[in-house]
Amino acid sequence: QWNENMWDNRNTMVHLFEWKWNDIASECERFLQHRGYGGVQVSPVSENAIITSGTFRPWWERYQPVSYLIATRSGNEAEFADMVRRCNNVGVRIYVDMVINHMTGNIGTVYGTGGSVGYSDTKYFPAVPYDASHFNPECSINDYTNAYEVRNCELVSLRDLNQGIEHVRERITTFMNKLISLGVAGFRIDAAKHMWPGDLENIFGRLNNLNTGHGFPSGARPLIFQEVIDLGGEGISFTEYLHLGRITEFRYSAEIGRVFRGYDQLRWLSNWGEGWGFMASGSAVVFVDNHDNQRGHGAGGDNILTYKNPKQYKMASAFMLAHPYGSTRVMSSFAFTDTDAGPPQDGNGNIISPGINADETCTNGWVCEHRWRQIYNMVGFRNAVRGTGLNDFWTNGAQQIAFCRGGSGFIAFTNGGTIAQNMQTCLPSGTYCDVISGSLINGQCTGKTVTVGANGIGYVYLADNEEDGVLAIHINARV
Ligand code: ARE
Ligand code: CA
Repeated sequence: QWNENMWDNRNTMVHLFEWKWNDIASECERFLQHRGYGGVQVSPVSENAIITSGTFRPWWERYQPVSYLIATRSGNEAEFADMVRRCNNVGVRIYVDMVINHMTGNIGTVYGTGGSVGYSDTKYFPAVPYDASHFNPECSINDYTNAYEVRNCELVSLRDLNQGIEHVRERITTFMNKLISLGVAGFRIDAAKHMWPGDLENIFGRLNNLNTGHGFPSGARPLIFQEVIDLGGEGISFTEYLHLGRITEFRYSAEIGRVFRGYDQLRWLSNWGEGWGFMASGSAVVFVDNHDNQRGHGAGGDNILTYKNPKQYKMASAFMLAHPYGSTRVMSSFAFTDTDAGPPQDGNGNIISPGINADETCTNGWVCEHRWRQIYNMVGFRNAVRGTGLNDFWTNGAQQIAFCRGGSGFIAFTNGGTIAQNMQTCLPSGTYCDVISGSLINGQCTGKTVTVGANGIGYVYLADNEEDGVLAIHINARV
């Protein structure tokens, strides 16, 4: 349940937030496989409440299930199944965001994206079916130091399922096993902190092995990564969930933002990872931002870096992808100012597909960070250095650092001042293409190059005012 189940030469997932299944299938084939992405986290697949009061069709309506039919604005069951098949065929795995802590908010009679109806006031969701007996008694979560309240009361008035009841466990596991049969490789568990570890253990224990018909080895377990926000000081600790699978490490997101915003010196990154108090690397899913904290929901506050701070965001992303700690997830957003606003959509609420520019970036309101050169080339870097440790950490004692990944990769950062000196790159002699300022295309480097001598030393130039404060070279980008 800790293994990402990716192809051997890949190790990063991208969250294609609110993308349609047909578009993700195309993206796997036309882009993700070629850039070395190993998987996609998709938005919730279960039928959700259509919300039109307040902001029309907010993104968060997908976190209010009405049934376990595969029917959302992203597409129907046939489209979902086709996406999983097509992505698996090109070595890109699919991870589903599972909303199993609750159903909809207390918002009266609700109509779902698959045509089902739900009665949230009486907690009757006939399309599952759930009735009032399957929910916890009504109370609100106010006190996060009270573990019982966090797990048995309603999170922002969302009708709270009782996962201790056999019928609830059976409905959830039947749904998850259906997704496994369709070829998914694992699950993000939404609001895991709001469920009892013992109940989750029962549910995860009933999941089938992955579908060998989709290329998974026999006996492979689904990846589980649980959304447990633990910045410390609350009644629930991430340690209660370690035996169940991976966990989203929110301290990582908060700290990496703080550092690259300049509130801390890069030199302190020398012991990044467990040395900073994070959970063990093999337990962590890490990210610079997620769909919540990029817009002020969830945890991390103002320190979180997003696409709105592109230089620092690319630097933090490059650091995350260059560093061996954790299982990495790249965020891919749609542009927003209103923090409730849903994805690009027409007047009827249909999601508008991203268009693709000649330079591979996206149009139609989609940011597509995963298509930024500095980010996808670092996904390639991470694949190239797979299996190596971190060595030869260098710092100027302030805002400049560099390090090697075995003999396979070298990266330098400046968050203040120009780097212009010989450095140990740990690479075999040769000329390497800096995959930040350019790309290696048909044997030609479109950006800066670094020439490395027989002793591994190369001259590194990275100016204070460059577009990106990073320089990265690796064994697969030799000119
Ligand atoms: C919406 C409206 C609410 C309304 C509700 C029901 O905004 O006003 O009451 O509907 O009608 C998302 C949105 C919510 C949205 C919800 C349902 O963020 O705004 O509510 O969808 O549509 C806590 C949880 C954590 C959760 C974050 C957001 O612990 O699990 O809050 N994150 C996940 C998802 C979200 C999603 C949900 C859960 C619900 O990633 O996208 O909500 O499915 C401290 C604590 C954290 C706490 C945090 C914020 O840091 O440590 O545990 O996170 O504060 O409260
Ligand atoms: Ca709960």
